[in-house]
Amino acid sequence: MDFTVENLTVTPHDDGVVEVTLSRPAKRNALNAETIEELIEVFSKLPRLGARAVVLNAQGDHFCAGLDLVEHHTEKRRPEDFMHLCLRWHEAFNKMEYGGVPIIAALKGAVVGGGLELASAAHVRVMDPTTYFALPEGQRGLFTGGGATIRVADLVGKARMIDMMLTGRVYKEDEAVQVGLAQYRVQDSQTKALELARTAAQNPPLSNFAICSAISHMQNMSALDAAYAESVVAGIVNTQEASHDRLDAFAKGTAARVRPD
Ligand code: 1HE
Repeated sequence: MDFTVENLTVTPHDDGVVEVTLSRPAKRNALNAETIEELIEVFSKLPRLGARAVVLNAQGDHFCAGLDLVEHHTEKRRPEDFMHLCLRWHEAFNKMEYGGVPIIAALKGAVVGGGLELASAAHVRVMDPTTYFALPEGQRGLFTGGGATIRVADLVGKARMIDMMLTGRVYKEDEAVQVGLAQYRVQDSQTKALELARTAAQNPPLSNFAICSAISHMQNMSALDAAYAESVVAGIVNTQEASHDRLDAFAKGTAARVRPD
């Protein structure tokens, strides 16, 4: 899993968990065009290199300040330039959401604009006490272009997203969990994200592939087609070799039982 990119740091662990770290802290990890290309490269390669789970984290005090506003301002982009750039953002975030490898985002500080679009392409979001979420696009005279109309609306609902974009409303602390922006709120989001990634990495890769791609695909289908696709996916996953020993242990009474704690 050795490859070098400029604005991300890729750190493989022995257990198959890989840390992908946004590494532009001086710019609050703002997403310039180059970083988007690197996200595409990294999330294209990692599944095929055998990553079992990914922790997406960041250097510095802030997870991500969104679109690189300075680059955007100085490049004087035309509508078609920005449309093509958005397609690259979508490519990167679709690779994450549909890539079949669990991605756990360890959040802190600002998770705003395109930073929230990036976080919402992960499968699980863990926040710490410093984390806050916002969509300041309206105030900047912009609109979301990295999939927020799909993924953030999915997390918080249309009305909350519109409110965030119109008024700059910031969500933090327990309220952020209550509205669905994060699933966990802990003191140390990095440690918790690593723990969750290690837990997920113990599932058979084929099960994780289905969990981290099929559910998203099925949401794009009619109920009838989704039910059909579910039966096909379950047919493959639920008869896999890797589940044999687990089911054998359950049948013999030696497997862990599901308990509330
Ligand atoms: C940046 C960016 C950026 C910081 N693009 N350079 N996103 C926003 O509207 C959020 C804009 N950023 C902020 O509100 C603040 O920077 C933070 C709250 C994230 C952090 O504040 P702070 O006080 O720690 O840092 P700072 O002094 O504001 O910024 C430090 C440096 O990072 C500074 O550069 P320097 O060279 O002057 O030191 C900033 O210019 C730089 N920086 N954020 C470029 N976003 C696909 S469409 C998506 C549309 C959007 O994402 S809109 C939301 C954009």
